[in-house]
Amino acid sequence: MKLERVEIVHVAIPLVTPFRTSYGTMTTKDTFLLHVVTDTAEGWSEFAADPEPLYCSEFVAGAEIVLRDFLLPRAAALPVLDTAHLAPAMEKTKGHELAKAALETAVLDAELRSYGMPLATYLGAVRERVPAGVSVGIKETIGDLLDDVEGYLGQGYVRIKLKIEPGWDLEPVRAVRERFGAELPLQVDANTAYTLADAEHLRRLDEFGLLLIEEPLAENNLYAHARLQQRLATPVCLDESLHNARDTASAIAMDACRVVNVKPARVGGYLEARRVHDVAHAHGVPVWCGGMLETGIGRAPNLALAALPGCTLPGDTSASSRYFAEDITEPFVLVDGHLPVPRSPGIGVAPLPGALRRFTKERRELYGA
Ligand code: OSB
Ligand code: MG
Repeated sequence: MKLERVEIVHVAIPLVTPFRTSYGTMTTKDTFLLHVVTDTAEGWSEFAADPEPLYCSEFVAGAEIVLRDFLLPRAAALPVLDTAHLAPAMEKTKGHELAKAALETAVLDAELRSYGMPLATYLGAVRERVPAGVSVGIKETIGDLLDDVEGYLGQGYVRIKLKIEPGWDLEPVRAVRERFGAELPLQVDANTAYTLADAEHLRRLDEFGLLLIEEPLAENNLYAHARLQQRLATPVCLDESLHNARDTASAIAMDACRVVNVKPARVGGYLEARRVHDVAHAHGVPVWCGGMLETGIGRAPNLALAALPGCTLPGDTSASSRYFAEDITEPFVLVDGHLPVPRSPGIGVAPLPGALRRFTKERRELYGA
């Protein structure tokens, strides 16, 4: 393929309910889609981060510059544009995994469409549908939380994840356990809100039989997570701290995590995500696919990844309706607690023209035209 045109489409889509985590509250999915046009096919992707660098160091406006000034000129200079050549060309630019993932995914979508292969097939998916978990934000009251969890369980979600922070941890977990029972698959995500000094406090979570505690301590501090894991029965799962397969191998070797959250965006794309999965799976460490409140454009390829053999825990791959009254693609609908793995070529979906038009704030040509 040869790169002809790249368009950036900034979109803003209201969330059905505000999503509060230990680092902030989101009310809108405010990001951009990337539309890559080559001489043989077109591809789409979604940038996973937010306008502010609160979850990770990348952010919407910064990623546009990285793409425009560093990644796209290198992609355009390739005699042959495909993901095999794109990855080494992007490697010269340090960091910026989420921006790289956006470009690689759009190119991969085009590439796979050009030969009619679904992403799930390309990655080696072994499932046609994947169980759906749901991530539940921090609420004003325990009563609000219990109502939300009850609603999600009523819809069929098979696993609940509670966002926690100091002051909102033992009580909500206890309340959910008391109300919905010991059998409910339940886990928590602190998004780096604690320190090792909280180890004794976090150990009190052990009595609730959680599947895992996600990213309790500072990002990239594998040593501290390993120290914490020694003191907890609850498996530590890393999210923010794992940027590639090498980090993942180190974390597993150090016993800094016993479960792996793989987010393709956070590790630079689906090719590296597959390697993260492989290294964890080879060590017998369970993997699950995380989420970033994606629209259908980001959700579709995540479902393909969630169908890999090592993804043995339900992911944060919820239905479109958990996030949006109206999605930008055909909505993903929960059936019997599962979502279908897309089976059309590439990522398997594209924006619906009407929805795209209504949600678009700005479009710019980043390359060509
Ligand atoms: O830490 O897993 C996280 C959403 C945005 C950014 C980070 C995280 C999350 C979630 C929700 O927990 C996952 C989802 O439903 O997409
Ligand atoms: Mg997380």
